[in-house]
Amino acid sequence: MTVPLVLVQGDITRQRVDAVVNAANSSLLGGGGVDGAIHRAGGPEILADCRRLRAARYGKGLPTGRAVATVAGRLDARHVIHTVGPVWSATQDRSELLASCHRESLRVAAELGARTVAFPAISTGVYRWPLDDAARIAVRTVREAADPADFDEVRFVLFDRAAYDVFAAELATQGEG
Ligand code: AR6
Repeated sequence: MTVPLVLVQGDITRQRVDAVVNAANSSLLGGGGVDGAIHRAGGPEILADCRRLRAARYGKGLPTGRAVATVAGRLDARHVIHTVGPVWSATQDRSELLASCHRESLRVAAELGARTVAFPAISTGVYRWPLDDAARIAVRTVREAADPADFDEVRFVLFDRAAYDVFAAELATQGEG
């Protein structure tokens, strides 16, 4: 048995799930894209929690490939899991770091008892990772790492139709459910 993987085209800040994954940066202090949208929609409690985490544990920043949870403020979720994706490089293979973002986010979610988790397409915006390659890594890693004893659903929330279609093709290639 595997955890159901669900694709949604839309805004990740509008999802009702136990945990929403944020494509953050190592400062944990917010940014554009998904990060900006999550802080805007979730309100200042999330940033306050990020600042606490920085002060307590991540003064030098959250390393790429790692994940950490905060409250979810006004989002319809219990937790935000902040992970730092790798910046795309044409000369260096950073795939393992992108896989690690997905694995670590799921590990943190499982620790929190979050049974439904929504992921954005990490690293495919500001960090410029090619969408088809990011989809391949994301789908494969989640399929391998999500234990059905821990999760009821893992959802990929793709902002536009093009990204949705790429993830759908990848899911069809790798096999669903
Ligand atoms: N819901 C779902 N997907 C979204 C949303 C949304 N509301 N907004 C954008 N996307 P990005 P990254 C898609 O740039 O590449 C930030 O400044 C977007 O179309 O958010 O990991 C951070 O602070 C793209 O496909 O994340 C970091 O500095 C995908 O989400 C940096 O950007 C990811 O785009 C992280 O860059």
